[in-house]
Amino acid sequence: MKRLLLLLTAIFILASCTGKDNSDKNPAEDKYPTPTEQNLVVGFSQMNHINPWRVAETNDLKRKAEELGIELIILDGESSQEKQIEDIIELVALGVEYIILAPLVFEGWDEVFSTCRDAGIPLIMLDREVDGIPGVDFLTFVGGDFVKEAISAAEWLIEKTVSSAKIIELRGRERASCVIDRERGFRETIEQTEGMKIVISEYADFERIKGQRVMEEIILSYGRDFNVVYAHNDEMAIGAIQALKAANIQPNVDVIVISIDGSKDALKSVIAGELGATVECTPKLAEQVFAAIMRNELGKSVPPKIIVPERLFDKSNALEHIDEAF
Ligand code: GYE
Repeated sequence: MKRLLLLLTAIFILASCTGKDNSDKNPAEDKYPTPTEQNLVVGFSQMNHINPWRVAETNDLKRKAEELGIELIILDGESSQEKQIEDIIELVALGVEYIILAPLVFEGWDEVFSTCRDAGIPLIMLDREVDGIPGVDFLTFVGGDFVKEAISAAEWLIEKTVSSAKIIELRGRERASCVIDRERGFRETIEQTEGMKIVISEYADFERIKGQRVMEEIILSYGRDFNVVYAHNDEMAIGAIQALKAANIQPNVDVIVISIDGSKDALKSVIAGELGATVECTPKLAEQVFAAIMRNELGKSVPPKIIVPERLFDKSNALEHIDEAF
């Protein structure tokens, strides 16, 4: 039923695009149409909405699309690559003019590349990378540099832990590009410092509740012989902090916790003296996404990768940036 409604909505949107009258427009403007004038319809396949980061990303795209007068059709992949592939096929069938894909995992998107290519629909990869060639298999990738984020986290940690560090790593989700990169950048950096080692590494799917449960299990089965938690995102770190406190392990005193994203809750935790630091990975990517679409509409070249700058927040600057956090 939901699908049928969506289809009808899209047919209505598309029908209303075709009857557009541009006769009173200056021809020079027609040569360089803005997306508003074109009444673009853009499809977005979001992998899920299980954490505040995902919700913030979708809302940012909605906000910007609305501002530009672009119709955005959002489909939720329910944490399934198969569902995301079906969603893309559906978006193509609906006749959208661009597709934005926030891909759950790194591999297995060949069918999406060829479907979009055959339909002549430019594809934009959002926030996670895939094993295709940017600029060839898809128009561009927009997001952060995950290796760099992990290096910043590791460097901050090396500075804080003067002696040895026994690290628990809470990884995000299996086969996701940001997880692969956040593992790699972190390991390559700590390996250069003697006395820093990862003692346990577990998946907690980027979720707060799972971060908490996994941390509880680790404390039960492994014990307390660790002094650092490195979480691939803030939500898992916040969950882990709850588990630490419940076990009478004091964050920031007994165990240093560091994570990635820079959410409002994480900055609050830094200010409260619990989370040590968080490396920014912003979900607010709409400006860059729609700027790329705009450039493409104007026939200008679009760089194959659009990497957004990211900062680190700890107690020296968290308060200053809390209002801009998501
Ligand atoms: O860090 C996490 C989200 O893909 C970069 O996914 C993104 C990550 C982000 O669920 O919180």
